[in-house]
Amino acid sequence: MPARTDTSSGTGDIELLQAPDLPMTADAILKDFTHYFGRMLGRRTIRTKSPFLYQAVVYAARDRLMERWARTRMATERDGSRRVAYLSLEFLMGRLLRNALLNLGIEDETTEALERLGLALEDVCDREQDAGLGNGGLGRLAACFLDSCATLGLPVTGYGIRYQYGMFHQRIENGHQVEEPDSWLREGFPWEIERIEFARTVHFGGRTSAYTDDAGRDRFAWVDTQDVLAIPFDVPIPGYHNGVVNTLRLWSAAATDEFDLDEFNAGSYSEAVASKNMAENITMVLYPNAANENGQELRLRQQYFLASASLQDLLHFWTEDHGEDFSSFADRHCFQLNDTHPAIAVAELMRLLMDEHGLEWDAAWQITRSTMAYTNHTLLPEALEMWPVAMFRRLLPRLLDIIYEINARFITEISQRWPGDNERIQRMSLIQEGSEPMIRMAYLAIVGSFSVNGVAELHSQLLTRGLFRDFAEFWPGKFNNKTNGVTQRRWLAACNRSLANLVTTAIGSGWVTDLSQLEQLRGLADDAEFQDSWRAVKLANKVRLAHDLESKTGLSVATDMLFDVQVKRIHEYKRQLLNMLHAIHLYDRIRRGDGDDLVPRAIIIGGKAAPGYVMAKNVIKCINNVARVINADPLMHERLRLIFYPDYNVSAMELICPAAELSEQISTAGKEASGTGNMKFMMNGAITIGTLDGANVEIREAVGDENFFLFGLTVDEINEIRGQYDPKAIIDADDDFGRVMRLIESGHFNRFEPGVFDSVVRSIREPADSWMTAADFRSFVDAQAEADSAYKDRQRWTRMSILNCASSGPFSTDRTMSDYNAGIWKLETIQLGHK
Ligand code: 26Q
Repeated sequence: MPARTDTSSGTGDIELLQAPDLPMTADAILKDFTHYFGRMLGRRTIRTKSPFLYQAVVYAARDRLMERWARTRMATERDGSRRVAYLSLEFLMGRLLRNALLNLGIEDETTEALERLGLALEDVCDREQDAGLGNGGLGRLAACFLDSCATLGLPVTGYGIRYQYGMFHQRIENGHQVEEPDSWLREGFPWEIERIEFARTVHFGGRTSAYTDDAGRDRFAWVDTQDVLAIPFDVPIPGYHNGVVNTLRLWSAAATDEFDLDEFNAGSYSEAVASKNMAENITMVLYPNAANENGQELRLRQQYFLASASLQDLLHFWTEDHGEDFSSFADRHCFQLNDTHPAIAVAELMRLLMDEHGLEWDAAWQITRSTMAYTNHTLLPEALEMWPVAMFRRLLPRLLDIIYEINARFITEISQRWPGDNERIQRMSLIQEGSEPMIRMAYLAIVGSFSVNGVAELHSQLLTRGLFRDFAEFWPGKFNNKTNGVTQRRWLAACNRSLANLVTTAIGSGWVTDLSQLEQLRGLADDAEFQDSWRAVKLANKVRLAHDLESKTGLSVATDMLFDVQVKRIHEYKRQLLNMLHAIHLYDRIRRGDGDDLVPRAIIIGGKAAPGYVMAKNVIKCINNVARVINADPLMHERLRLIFYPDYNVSAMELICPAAELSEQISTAGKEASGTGNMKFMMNGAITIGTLDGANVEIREAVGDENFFLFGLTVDEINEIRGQYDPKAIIDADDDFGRVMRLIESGHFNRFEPGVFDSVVRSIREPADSWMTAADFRSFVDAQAEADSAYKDRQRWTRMSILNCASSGPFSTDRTMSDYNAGIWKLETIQLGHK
């Protein structure tokens, strides 16, 4: 292969001469597949279940990404244009193959290549393990963002952690959740490229030491540290049909040579090798979010490890081109913080600029404050991250110094604006005083950022009125909203190809990159023929899900049932319990002979509970117990099913959302920041039954009141009632509710398991129940009855379904990313030289 100096980059680096692009034909794909399967992987026999088939297909696709990836990098590096680093502890990517083929435009060609070998692309895609590097909404949002940024041609790099173990797998044993490790890397992850040449060193421990530099200035150094190596693994993120390939850079921890050597010199070879674990532990496992499990030291190590490695990475590339001149650094960079998890980046950027690059405080602070932007994802005060000052002092002493200094200067600012208002200072201080002083990470993020956004209109409003009120008063211009979305490439085009084809036949394929075009479906909502096709697609998707359910649970589901679905993390505020109470109510009605006109229903509930969240685990157990009784009762057969979907994850949702008819979005108003499952369901033609919470509010506005089943108290009503909330009185006054509670309390669902329902019953009956489940029971049951009667009218239901899909345009992450870009990032789109 000839090589030459690439004159355009001006770096003098020798670059391989670009070969002509690989052909995108079935022939060429088959040839490459054969090469990888036989020569590189050294396999001979084609067996459908083999992981090597899948791997060889990935390598053939990856080759076609490589040239585009290199061109994208060149285009963004060459003109030194502005770029964004999206810092996130989670990227819930799921499977990558189907989307890579779709975005490259070689789905059909790959299908054909595999067919020649007697293989189905579907089966090959199913062999891929989910990259489950996230808990739920926040992590999946980051993944959807990457797809949209690449498609819009926005120079955005994702920075995250390459956890060896992702989100745990859930097994249900006698109704209980059992966690199993997710060793997703065991068979290799063929998408990643290890880039050892960009490894960085991250420090921990040690102490701060002051010194005077050659120029006579007071400086600080962080000394006697324990160091860990951060090794980046890059994953390509292709845009849709546009030649752009962005990067997800995932850091993996490894022991440094010195780390080993210190021990080695002390004469303990074995300890030296063993000590590698300490370092490598940092990226061993994803933390499942447990509201009550804050303060784990390893989690703080992960956060700092990501922040430091990523910022060093960007500063390194900067100094390569600009030396120590940072005057235009802020014009060229923006760091988007995905919640407070990477918020330590505020202090770390200060440290790097001052201690490593010699900037003065004011210059460093100016840069920090004009490059950091923070997205908040929660309204629950108990979920706001805080770290013990003592832990910080031990683990990150130099960063604690800097945080104290930021706080001192910030408090000076507050007291200039509100002289003598000590209460306000206490409220706003980055340090929460008390017997165990804590650092408030959200406040650090707000003070250090130029933009703070919520993730749905209601959420952003509630933030500035509640949690962040003082800050919004101080800096009103900082706060803004960016309503979440989902990528229609994964959540419609790839996961529901039959609906995608129907839509494309009707209105063309423009919706794939401009979801607002779905509006054109409105005109077809009452078209009898279109309605028939629409129903046929939904039915086929229900059949597919029914098969999956049967294989996973052994339960059969009739596909003429209303598929009523709630899948999401199990959390009290999401009120899976309310859904369970409704299931018991329907069961009770059928048993008492009052169910003859009920629409047959399959209630499907899925989701994982954080391993340390006892109440959430109890909820799973209770749902499974109720399900067992309902599903075993011959009277319920063909009329009511309750199914717990085990091990819910991204790939499961790809099967579930195309089949769903009723989407349960039933959180206590004011608790769900946005929700994104609600958007996936809507896009696939499910109708929402929901409270006025998170993005439900905007969904209902978009689709119209008559196409949404609304119930429940509003945020204001909840706040008003809270003091006088009396669940016992509500239960006693409602015959249906009373019967449901008596069924539970009589032990009907736990004959030989005494006590299983106790904590759950207590929480519903508790006047201090934050989630006010009982308060919304009646209106929920009534809204369900409305859904029931709407479903009986086939045409009406189908019309509602089409209109939901037609109105989902605003909930594309393409729109979300354009909003981030217009309001926060101000990026120019990537200009590829050719193609
Ligand atoms: C915190 C401390 C220690 C360990 C883990 C965590 C942790 C991890 C993940 C805390 C929270 C999360 C995830 C939060 C999340 O997914 N929030 C959801 O974000 C979505 C995207 O904005 C919203 O749609 C949801 O409403 C919100 O609940």
